[in-house]
Amino acid sequence: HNLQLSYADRAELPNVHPLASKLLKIMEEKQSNLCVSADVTSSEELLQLADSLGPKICMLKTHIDILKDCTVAFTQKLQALAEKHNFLIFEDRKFADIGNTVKNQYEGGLYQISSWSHIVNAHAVPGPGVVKGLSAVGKPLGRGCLLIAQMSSQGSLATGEYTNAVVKMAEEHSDFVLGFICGSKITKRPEFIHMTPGVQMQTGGDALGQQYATPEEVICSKGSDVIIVGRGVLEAADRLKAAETYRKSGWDAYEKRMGH
Ligand code: 5FU
Repeated sequence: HNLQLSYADRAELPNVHPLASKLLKIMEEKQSNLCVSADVTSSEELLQLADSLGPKICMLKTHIDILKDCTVAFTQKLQALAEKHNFLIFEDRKFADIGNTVKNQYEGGLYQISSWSHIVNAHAVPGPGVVKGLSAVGKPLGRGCLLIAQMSSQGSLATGEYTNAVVKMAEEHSDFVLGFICGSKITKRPEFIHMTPGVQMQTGGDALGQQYATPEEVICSKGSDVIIVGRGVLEAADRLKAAETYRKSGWDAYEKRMGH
């Protein structure tokens, strides 16, 4: 039964993507399935967050284009913090164009995302060319990609047959695609990582369509692997304490799912 395979077991699977394996090992070692979404607008604040919350997280998610002061020095410092605290960097860029364009967007421009982000994501709506374009840049660098199979927002069109088609696309490009953004477990293949945004301790949402589930629901009931938490941590009076609360809650839910 795949639900019973531990993160550590899955890291050793013969067909697992090297970065997925690395992530699963980090999760086991740090007892963390928490990805903090560092949605702040100052690079200094982002670095401070990464340094203080680093020990609690398996991954840090960025939106590089909301920073008002991004520099090459910043991305270098962020990479150094990822090394120091042993977490992966995930730029939530949501590429969604033809292969040739996303190739340029991934490698070049102001942000040169491929040079510092271990993982990026993409919408499958353009068809497999989007993955092929990203892979042409990312694969030689040992990078990986998540496909957006579902979204947490109200009224999302990524459902049903669309979600199934995304899973199929991932399976056909598993040398570069290592998992999904999704609300629940959508494939039985244990090599793939399921990552879920829209997580807070209280269910509900925001004024712009975001919808929240709890760590327990996401990991234990829905069978996802990683919780992505933004404002649940960022808006807390004590961010480190909040991150530890989410880490523990996500890990306890995993242990419960494993029957421990
Ligand atoms: F793909 C998705 C999605 O379906 N929902 C999301 O919320 C991505 N996100 C991101 O996760 C979103 O862009 C934010 O960066 C983050 C959620 O932030 P919150 O503050 O926890 O709501």
